Amino acid sequence: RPAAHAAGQSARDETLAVDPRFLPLALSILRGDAQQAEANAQELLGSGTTPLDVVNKGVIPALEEVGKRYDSGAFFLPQLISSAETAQRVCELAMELVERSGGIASKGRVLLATVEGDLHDLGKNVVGTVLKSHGFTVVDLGKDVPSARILEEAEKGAFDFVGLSALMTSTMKRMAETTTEIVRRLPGVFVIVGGASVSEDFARTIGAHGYAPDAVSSVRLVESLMASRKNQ
Ligand code: B12
Repeated sequence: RPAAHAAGQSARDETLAVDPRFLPLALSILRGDAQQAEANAQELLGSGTTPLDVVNKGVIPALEEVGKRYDSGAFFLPQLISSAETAQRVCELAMELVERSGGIASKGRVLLATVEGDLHDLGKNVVGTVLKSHGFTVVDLGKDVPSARILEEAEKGAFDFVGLSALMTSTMKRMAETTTEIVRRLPGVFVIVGGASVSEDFARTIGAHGYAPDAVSSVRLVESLMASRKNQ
């Protein structure tokens, strides 16, 4: 690897706005090095760092940086995919620890799905793992999920939220149909939506209760919707 490239990259890495204790983990996620990221996470967890801190201070800043680098053209698709998968692995590891220690009381139940016709699931998976790490129970139906299946699961699962993801203009219509049906049939359930093609305006137009542009704001969104329900 040319020295100039290595130097440029590491100079850039050092400017990452991450608590120094979490820097090795964040850098492993940026590099998509799952093995190293797991080792870094194990070390942090082993020395008493809470799983939530591992996610908030290590995983989330790294993912934000991945997003920036992808948008600016510094990262390409394979890097985006391996970083997202590495982040997911670290979140799973953190969750295993939470579960082994008896779990924490669930803050709410979320059903997630990417709508029918849409195979993009990286972003939804990130949202799911970040919500889980913040104490929500998450059931993920996967990608390309027909509306009928989402409704059926939502009806029987006593969920507080249904989170729908769509990345393509062609699948936004599905998202609208599914949202309308859930709102009509399950009045106690909040529908939240997201994905690259979705906007706050679109969410409002289709009657969803909320929209979040990324995983961090989806935590704020579900927490504020839960609070609004309690205040009623
Ligand atoms: C990765 C990718 C793929 C991968 C998907 C891998 C996977 N397992 O997900 C592969 C290569 C398979 C793929 C295939 C295709 N893709 Co593609 N893909 C992308 C790409 C480059 C990045 C998406 C991504 O993962 N981003 C990273 C994640 C972390 O971000 P995110 O998804 O936006 O999620 C965040 C937020 O949106 C939000 N969020 C997401 N979901 C939810 C849900 C809720 C409830 C909430 C609250 C928040 C939330 O939080 C997430 C985390 O912060 C985008 C371009 C782009 N800039 O979006 C194109 C893009 C989405 N793809 C596109 C297209 C056209 C296709 C194909 C049709 C290509 C083809 N000709 O084969 C196929 C379609 C297959 C199908 N039927 O779905 C177009 C869609 C255009 C459009 N407007 O309709 C895009 C925009 C590229 C482009 N500019 O043309 N793609």
